[in-house]
Amino acid sequence: MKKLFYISILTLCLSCGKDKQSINEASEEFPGGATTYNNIFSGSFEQPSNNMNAAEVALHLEGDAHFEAMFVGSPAVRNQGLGPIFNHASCALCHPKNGKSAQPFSGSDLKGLLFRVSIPSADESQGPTPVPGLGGQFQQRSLVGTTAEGSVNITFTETTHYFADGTTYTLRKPHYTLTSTTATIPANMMVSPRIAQQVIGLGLLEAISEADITAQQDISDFNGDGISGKANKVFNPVSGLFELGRFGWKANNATLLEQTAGAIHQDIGITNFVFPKEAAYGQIQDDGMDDEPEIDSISLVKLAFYTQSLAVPKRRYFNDKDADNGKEIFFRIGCNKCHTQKYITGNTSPFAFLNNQTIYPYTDLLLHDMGSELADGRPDFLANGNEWRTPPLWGIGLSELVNGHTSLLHDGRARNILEAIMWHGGEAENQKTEVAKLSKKERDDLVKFVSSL
Ligand code: HEC
Ligand code: HEC
Ligand SMILES: [Ca+2]
Ligand SMILES: [Ca+2]
Ligand SMILES: [Ca+2]
Repeated sequence: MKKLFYISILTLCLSCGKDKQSINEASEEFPGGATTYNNIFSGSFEQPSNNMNAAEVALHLEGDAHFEAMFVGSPAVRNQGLGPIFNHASCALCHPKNGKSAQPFSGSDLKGLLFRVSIPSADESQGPTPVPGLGGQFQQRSLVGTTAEGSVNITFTETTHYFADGTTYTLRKPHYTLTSTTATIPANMMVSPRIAQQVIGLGLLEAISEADITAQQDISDFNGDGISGKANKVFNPVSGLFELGRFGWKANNATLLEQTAGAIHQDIGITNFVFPKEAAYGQIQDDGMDDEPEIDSISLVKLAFYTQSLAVPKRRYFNDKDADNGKEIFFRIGCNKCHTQKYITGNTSPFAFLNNQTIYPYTDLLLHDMGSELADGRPDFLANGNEWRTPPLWGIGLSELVNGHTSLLHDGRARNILEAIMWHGGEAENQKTEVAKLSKKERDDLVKFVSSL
């Protein structure tokens, strides 16, 4: 009798516990596995991975100094080599507190927005073809006494849309006009506006095994769900090989070292062992001299290590009833078909702290056609003019706290998470349509879940 009583209490507790425990695995609270940072405040994106040894932390801090460094024109005692043409004078000016850049309202202050440019070529898979006189990126700043490549004008058009319940929402589309002072802009120039991304957790994304990414491809959509992710294959100037692309809005960079070398070269104007010639090479702004690299290779590797070793903050609203309801909606309507929830990182990273981590980045790192409204019309290796890489969603809800804004998507056009969702089209048309059918409470719960990541 007594035994039976205990058993029934026990089953009662188990089922009541189950209700409360809901649908989350305990590990989901720590999206970056053992690297996860446990404190939530405005500096949450600036933390070293939690599981590094003292030597690694020291290296991280040295890299941090380069990330913050304001470069200046040569000659100077420190951080020289800025320009002659550039987009901004430091990594941190575009990636403030390692977060996303806000959307710029006018061309006079582009914040972390830059423009990739190219002209069409017969075989885009080899990579973008530079624009004569402008190269592959438009630099709107220059040192005193030299000429910037030109300027940008931004205008907006706003359109009104309806959720199924009759509630309206608006989407604001930016339009960009580039004017050059140093070159004649060819009529067939293709322009890709791109905003600075957050840089947390990237070492973990680099440590996902290639097979785990390519296995998610469904290029000819065999399972007929309208979604056909494709991996990018990009030229990596560090290895001299075509490799799986993971970084950038079109997965157009293979590794963080390559991304870092390209950023410091094109965005800031600093020559290095990967890109020894000035971004302005061949143009009137360049003195044509073959200088020593303006940053030494050890410093560049430390800077890359900084981007490889930034922690992801832990979840907010974890096991919250509304966020859990939003999670159910996210999976039910298939957001996870591109925003892949979970991986276990590989075991081949030279940095042991990145290996065998259970992570929750919510990205497949694949390219998807997102429809004509989001298209930039500019191919980037295997990415066509409609395709973008699924961005990771971890940390997304902290933008407001860290950066004081909620700009999203490749050029920052979305003003909040719900707008970002309603911009989805192309392969994600079905998911967007399902969101439009949700009630206000369900939309709020979905947004609460996404912002809890
Ligand atoms: C002018 C603004 C600007 C500056 C300066 C800048 N970045 Fe970026 N960063 C961007 C943009 C825009 C992207 C997206 C690029 C793309 O899609 O190809 C990006 C992407 C990245 C990424 C890839 C993020 C991801 O999720 O794939 C890393 C890493 C990065 N930057 C590091 C750096 C470092 C290191 C520096 C300093 C050397 C730097 N950036 C300087 C604007 C900037
Ligand atoms: C077909 C693949 C696909 C599906 C399905 C999909 N997404 Fe996305 N998502 C993307 C891509 C690609 C982007 C980037 C588009 C861009 O920047 O223009 C994106 C961007 C986002 C962003 C903005 C992220 C940032 O950092 O700017 C959010 C938020 C988001 N998706 C949430 C969702 C939600 C919620 C759903 C389900 C309703 C969903 N997505 C379904 C591929 C997808
Ligand atoms: Ca320089
Ligand atoms: Ca240029
Ligand atoms: Ca499919």
